[in-house]
Amino acid sequence: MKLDTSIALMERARKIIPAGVNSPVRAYLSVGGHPPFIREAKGAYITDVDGNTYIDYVASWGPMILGHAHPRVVEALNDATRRGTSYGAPTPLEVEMAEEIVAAVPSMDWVRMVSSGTEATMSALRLARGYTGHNKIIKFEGCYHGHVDSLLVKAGSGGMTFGTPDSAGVPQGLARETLVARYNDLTSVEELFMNYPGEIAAVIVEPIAGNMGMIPPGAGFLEGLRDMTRKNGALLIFDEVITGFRVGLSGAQGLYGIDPDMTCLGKIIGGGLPVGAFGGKSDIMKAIAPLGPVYQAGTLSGNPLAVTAGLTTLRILKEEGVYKQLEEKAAYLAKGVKTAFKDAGISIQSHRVGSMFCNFFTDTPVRDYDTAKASDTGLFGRYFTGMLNEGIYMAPSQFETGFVSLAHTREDLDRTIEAVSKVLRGL
Ligand code: HOZ
Repeated sequence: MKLDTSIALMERARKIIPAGVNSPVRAYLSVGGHPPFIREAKGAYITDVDGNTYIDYVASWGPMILGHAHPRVVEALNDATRRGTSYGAPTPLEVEMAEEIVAAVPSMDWVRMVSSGTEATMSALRLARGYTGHNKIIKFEGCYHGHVDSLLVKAGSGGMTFGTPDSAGVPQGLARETLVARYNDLTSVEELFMNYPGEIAAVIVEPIAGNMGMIPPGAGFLEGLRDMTRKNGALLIFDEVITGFRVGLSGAQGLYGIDPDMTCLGKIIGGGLPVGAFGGKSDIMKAIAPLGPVYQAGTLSGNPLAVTAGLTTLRILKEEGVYKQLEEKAAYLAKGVKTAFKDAGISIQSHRVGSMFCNFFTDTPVRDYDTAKASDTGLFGRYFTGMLNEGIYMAPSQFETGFVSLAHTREDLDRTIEAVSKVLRGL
């Protein structure tokens, strides 16, 4: 595969951008090789500056559930752009967006828009602390909630990929307020509540972990968190930045029937533009400025373009049969890929919830950070490179999630399965 233009761009970029990228995992340091620089994307395909076209399972790390440049989203954006790109004032679109979100996600009485998932989790934490009057929060090893100071402790995603789960630059005083439990292990949470009675503001969790690879919650885990937080006067915050509108209209909470106090959203609700949102029970949300004492604000919050793209996306997702289609496509792909690995005699742990998937290169079941870390990342790297050379664009790390979009056709999925078989034969 010719990547000359991408390589030249990377050389230029490295002189002025750290590692040449604006987000660490994009540098391909853990898988080796050169990241293709992208020129354009359409439907299920993404094309680099050298003219190579790939079948895309990164989906911009989740938002592009409809596929890239969906005609209705593009048309809506074109119209919106002509009316101006930012007003810094309330708009009717924001009201419609909030109405769509609260209608789809029953635990959210009220919602506020921000500009990224990181902003959403950061604001939700401050609100939880302001509302409860407690400082400590519990997060889970390997869960990633954006690059918020308090949450870059034992973090997944790039932190896990590069072996820096605890970031430098986070004041120790702040890190001390973050207690870390094991995902899918209620006893580890119970112990923290016992050791810090009356001090814990909230438990924040990805209800389906998506940043240490993809790990579904075990039976009773989310229910246990709900009971324990209620019993101990702490809030339960679901970080549904990845899962919101991905595994169903009401996210993972709808899928598993849990009623969290607060929810963080992002990715899909921006339809590919920068958006986040946090919301929850109205008595909690009333503590946000200007109604209450917890301050939060943003120049581009509720930006008309981002809300337009998100709103159009949500309206398409509400149409009949959309999630059924996603389920069928992802199930077909997962089955084919699993068979290809089995035929090649390579053990993997194949995880899938709806259109989210991950194949861990290990023969032991994966249920938390430690078991995910047992994966053979060297083998994953070789597989990744082989797939890229076959025109399949996947996340360049074992510890991320793959996404199927509505734009993937049966032919795309078959081509992907064939590529898997071919690459595995060469490993
Ligand atoms: N850590 C992000 C996904 N879990 C990656 C975002 C990006 O590189 O765009």
